Amino acid sequence: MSIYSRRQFLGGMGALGAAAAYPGAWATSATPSGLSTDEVLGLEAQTTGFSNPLRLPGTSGLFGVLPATDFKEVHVVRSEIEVLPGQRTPVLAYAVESGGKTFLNPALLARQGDQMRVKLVNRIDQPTVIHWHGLSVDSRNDGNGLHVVAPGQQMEYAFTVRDRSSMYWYHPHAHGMIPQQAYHGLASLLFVEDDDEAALRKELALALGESEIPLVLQDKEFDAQGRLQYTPSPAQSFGGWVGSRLMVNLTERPVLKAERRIVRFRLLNGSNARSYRLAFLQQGRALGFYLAGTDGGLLAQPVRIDQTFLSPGQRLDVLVDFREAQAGRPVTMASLPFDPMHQEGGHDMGAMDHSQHGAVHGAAAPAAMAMEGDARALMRIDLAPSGTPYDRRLPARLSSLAAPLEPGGTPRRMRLGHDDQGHWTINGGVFDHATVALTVQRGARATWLIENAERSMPHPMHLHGFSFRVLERLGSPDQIRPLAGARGLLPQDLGVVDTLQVWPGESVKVAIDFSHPHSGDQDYVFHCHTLEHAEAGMMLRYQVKA
Ligand SMILES: [Cu+2]
Repeated sequence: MSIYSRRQFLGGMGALGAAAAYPGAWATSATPSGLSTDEVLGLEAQTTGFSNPLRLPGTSGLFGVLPATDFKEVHVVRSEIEVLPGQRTPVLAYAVESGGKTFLNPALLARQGDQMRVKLVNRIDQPTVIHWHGLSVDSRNDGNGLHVVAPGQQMEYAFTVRDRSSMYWYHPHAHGMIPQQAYHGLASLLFVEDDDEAALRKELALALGESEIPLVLQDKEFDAQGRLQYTPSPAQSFGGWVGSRLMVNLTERPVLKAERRIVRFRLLNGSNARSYRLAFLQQGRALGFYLAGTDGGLLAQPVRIDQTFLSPGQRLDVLVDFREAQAGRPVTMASLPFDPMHQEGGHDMGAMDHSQHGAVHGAAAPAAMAMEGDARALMRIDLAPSGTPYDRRLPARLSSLAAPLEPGGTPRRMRLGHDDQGHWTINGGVFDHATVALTVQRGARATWLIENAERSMPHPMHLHGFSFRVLERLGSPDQIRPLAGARGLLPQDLGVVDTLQVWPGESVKVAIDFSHPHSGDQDYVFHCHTLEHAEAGMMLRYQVKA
């Protein structure tokens, strides 16, 4: 699909007018809904012991920033890094040599239109493959796991970056290995820049690594020697692995120094299974902030909110104006308490995970700390006066993104469920990589209705090959409805997305444009990004017919 036809679709005149449909829908409150001032203060107090400087992308090494066209090979290797202070942690990593420097899990920078030519060299003892999450490339370059790279083997990627500016990411996608490999370190970022992005950077005087900070949220377990532990019980292999040690950019209990100016956070939930309910807190109150973009780039205009959910695989682009915060007091980035809704098959998965977690990890990892949905501080932000005078204002418009066009015809139903043999299912089916479960015609504009069962778990559903738009959210649970505006849509539903959280009981209607410029039939997958759910069957192969 050309950029032009994509713009046409995204910019089509739909029934919704984004600006008109959501006036004041997300008025912010002094304290986030349901929390007392004392509870907020308690969350902030968790950061008292936070002292590890947040790991930031530098010019080499772990998360070093590297133009996507400045290297020829990426090696999947075993390595060791200092994740916890003073300990060496064995990890899997993407290793790149460029300009005499070594990078591990480089943060890649691409311009729209760049030609990516990269050879993947598999130097570990397991099959693997890189999936460029969110990029609209052909099936082979998508790295969707239908073909994998055996140990010692290589694969050439060659594609054009056609997507809107955003923070995408790359991670392994060899079925049977995905949760383990991602958890042990294989994941990093890919920034795409276009003219809207350049304009916003200039307007707000943003600099990557200084006033624009990527934040990768993950949860891990370590043994006493600092080695990562991935030992899911049968219940966790089904429900999802949730670690008790929260990490931001592989930094535990991090501190970030920020100036009192507009700071941009590029958030990725890189956890296997844990969702977060993010807020910025100061002195018992929630700081309002602006949602600027989603998985697939900038919104038409910033939306002011005071909290947002972030599910595995999703990204959010957030602007916080720290001039609104009090000087001399830290700000806490936290995950507010929520109900993780682990209620598959009529029993409470959360409670099950709770007891089993304690059994696996013993007293060293208090079971309560592992509970998804617990109130947890993620990072302390120490504020300093701006080094240079800063009088920038948020632009009223961020991009030309228009309201989505709603295709006609009956929506295709995608029912999320499970069977009684420990599988998660889509339309009753369990993933089989050799079977094309559904076909669509190239160029079709389709509506899908993604329906989650009433007694279930949340499923962050990820579509390969095409980003999409959200049209309507029905049947949302109590903790979601107050955050929604017209047609039940959350602020993050207003953007271009590739990963969509569908809560138990919800039906979410989305519009997908299956146009693309590639010749021949293209095979992709649609799956839950709770990585254990995908392994337990919640993935299907679909084909776009030429
Ligand atoms: Cu799921």
